[in-house]
Amino acid sequence: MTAETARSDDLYARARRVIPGGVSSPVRAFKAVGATPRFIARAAGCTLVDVDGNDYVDYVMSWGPLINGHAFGPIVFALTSSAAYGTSYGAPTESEVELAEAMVAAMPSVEMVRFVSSGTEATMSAVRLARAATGRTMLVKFAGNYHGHGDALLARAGSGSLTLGVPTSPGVPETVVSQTLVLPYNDVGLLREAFRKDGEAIAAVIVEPIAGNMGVVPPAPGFLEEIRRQTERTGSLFIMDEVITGFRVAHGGAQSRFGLTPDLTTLGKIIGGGLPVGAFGGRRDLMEQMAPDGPVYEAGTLSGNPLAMRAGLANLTPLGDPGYYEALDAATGRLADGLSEGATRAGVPLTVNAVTGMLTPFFRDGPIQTLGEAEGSDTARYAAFFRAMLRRGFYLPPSQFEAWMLSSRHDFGIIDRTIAAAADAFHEIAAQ
Ligand code: HOZ
Repeated sequence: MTAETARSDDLYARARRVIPGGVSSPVRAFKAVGATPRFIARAAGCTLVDVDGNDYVDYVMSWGPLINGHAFGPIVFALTSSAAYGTSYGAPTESEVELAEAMVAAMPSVEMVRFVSSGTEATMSAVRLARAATGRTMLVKFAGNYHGHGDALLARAGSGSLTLGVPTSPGVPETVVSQTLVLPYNDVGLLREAFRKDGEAIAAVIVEPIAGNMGVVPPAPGFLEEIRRQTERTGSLFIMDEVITGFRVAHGGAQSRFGLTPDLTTLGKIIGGGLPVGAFGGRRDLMEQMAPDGPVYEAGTLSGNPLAMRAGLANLTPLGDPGYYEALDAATGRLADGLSEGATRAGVPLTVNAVTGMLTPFFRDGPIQTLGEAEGSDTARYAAFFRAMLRRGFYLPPSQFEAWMLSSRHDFGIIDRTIAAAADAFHEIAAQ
């Protein structure tokens, strides 16, 4: 069952000489799971193939955007048919208007959209706009939520920061994060207290409506509603960071599931079908403050890149089909139940948090509703499980604190194979 990894290992050694840690983004170095990264040669559907020819069922799916699977036909067609007409103009195109229209139609709170090149840029820009619009500087974020690596938001952050134990990075000036108030996720009482004390100084609250970067942690009943209430009451803005959840948990994102209307929404790679894209959007009166209509500055040559816009349109088109999210939800639920049963039979404490298209098996008894509870998971066990699954041909997120992502290509056959392999892996790690 031990795969040949000579070519990946060789590439990793070469990479480490010229790229810090051998990777372009920290978590994918597999440090937290005691393994060395696989270098990927190609992918199709829900299958990844590495440079040594090993194939894996993929549950990372480029960290979320590939909801229709790798090498989705309409995206491949969109890219191959448009690349010959040029790859970047630094000028507006018809496809960016079409993609913006599709997003506005899907998300009623989003009346206008500005495209950028990553989720990090989207949150940075939304925060700048919120500060400009309110004339205030203080931000509220939640511990374990991750909003990209912009200075103001890299405080008690999730994702790689949490995985690698650097929740607040060196190099972020104290003066910048001193304007960021970090509260516990899902704690309505402390949220109220913060607003009682500082409400008039808070420019915005930014939140992952379903946390995905400390593992999947859904919002407690009333938590998001309280953010809406407090921000409205004090004139600060509600920024919903839907970089992960947008178009993943529902066509209208998490905000449509919870019936909430944020002032601003940030979106990421899913709207580019896996190409480098982000966007922020929201109330017209706010968005009109962006340059060139207004004074709030943000710009980028690759923003609205024509290839990314075409790929994004191709990615979003099937998501409006009847039954699309019901099928994704059924696959997610079946996998969550199967993992729980397998762990129980093997005597491994496990709590699976799942929402349509994303889940995390936390290696501990539940419930998991807070960062502290997520952090109490047995990360060494997750690492052992990760390695056991990798040997069986399943590519999982290389951290306890990331979300497994499903696509429409993870059919029941694949799900049942995963459940069977996991049952076996649970027995293996229980014996260790
Ligand atoms: N921080 C990303 C997941 N939440 C990982 C990005 C990557 O390594 O591609």
